[in-house]
Amino acid sequence: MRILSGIKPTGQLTLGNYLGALKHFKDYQNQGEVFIFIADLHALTLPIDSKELNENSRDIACYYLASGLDPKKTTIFLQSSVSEHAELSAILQNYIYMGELKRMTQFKDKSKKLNDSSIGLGLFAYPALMNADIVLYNTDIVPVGEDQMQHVELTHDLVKRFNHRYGDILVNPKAQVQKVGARIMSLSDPSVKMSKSDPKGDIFLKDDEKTIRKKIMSAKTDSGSEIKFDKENKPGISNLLTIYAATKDITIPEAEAKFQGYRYGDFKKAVADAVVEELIPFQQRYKQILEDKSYLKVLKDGRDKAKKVAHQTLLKVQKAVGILTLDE
Ligand code: AQP
Repeated sequence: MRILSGIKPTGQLTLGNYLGALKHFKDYQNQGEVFIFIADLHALTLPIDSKELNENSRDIACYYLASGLDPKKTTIFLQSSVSEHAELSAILQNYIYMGELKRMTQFKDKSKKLNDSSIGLGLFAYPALMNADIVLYNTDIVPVGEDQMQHVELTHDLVKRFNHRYGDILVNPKAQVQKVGARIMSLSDPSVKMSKSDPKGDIFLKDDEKTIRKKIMSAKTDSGSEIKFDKENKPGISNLLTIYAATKDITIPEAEAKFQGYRYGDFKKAVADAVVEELIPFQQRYKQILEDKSYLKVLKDGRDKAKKVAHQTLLKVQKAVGILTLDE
């Protein structure tokens, strides 16, 4: 079984990225062959400073290793270092329709925040590149947060369409969403997602203990005093319960039971303790990896391993569509 996922270096990673994706990648290592990449080409689809892109990419490599990914078991690589991603995307984009891309909620959300004259073509075509990322590795499982589901569904349609025309060439992937933590919301406005490129009430993986505690203690809560999961009427408390449950690897009902009778202030303190206990050792591992630069060799080895697999798929697709290929 092949498993593939990635994170875009569009900003500093948040607790949402950690609980919805990063924390769980290592669990897949004993279930199959895992490919985890830094989606740097995707990061260019939004305006980004070059120094920031560079540093964010390096940070994600360190975070992958700090999260427990073992480069002997998992292929960790930079998307841009495997040129087959861009090459396959150039072919596959001809089998995805404008109408489909216009329906993508991420495109609608992200383009709303930009001027019409500054929306790059890459933002619109983003799912074409993401489809290429997935099918290049004959991926069976794509672990994602809720907001990426629609893009994986588009990959299904593309694979069906392509295989219908050319035979059994591409593998149809399945999205896998975390049971708890698939959508962590902003602490200051729990009606919006915690997001790295548009930070609002975010906890960043780089925040120090004092900042984490301060942010959680001042998180927006709801009227009433009960600690109860009710997204509609108690979005703030529900979000904090989700953060606690996802951090501690327990279910929401288990978290609710634990905090029965707690006051908001004591509950928030327990959530802050849990997040601090999880993030501080993680930050120490990150710092060590950043200093010893071990991530550089990991990325080079990962590139070589990923390229071998990706090239085979690209060749298969090129032949299927009729491109005159010069090597076997
Ligand atoms: N708030 C969130 N809660 C749970 N999971 C989340 N993810 C993102 N935000 C949350 C998951 O993290 C993975 C990496 O995401 P990505 O970098 O590919 O882009 P994204 O989904 O668009 O995440 P962001 O932080 O909102 O980035 P920007 O601001 O650049 O768009 C994915 O599995 C995602 O679902």
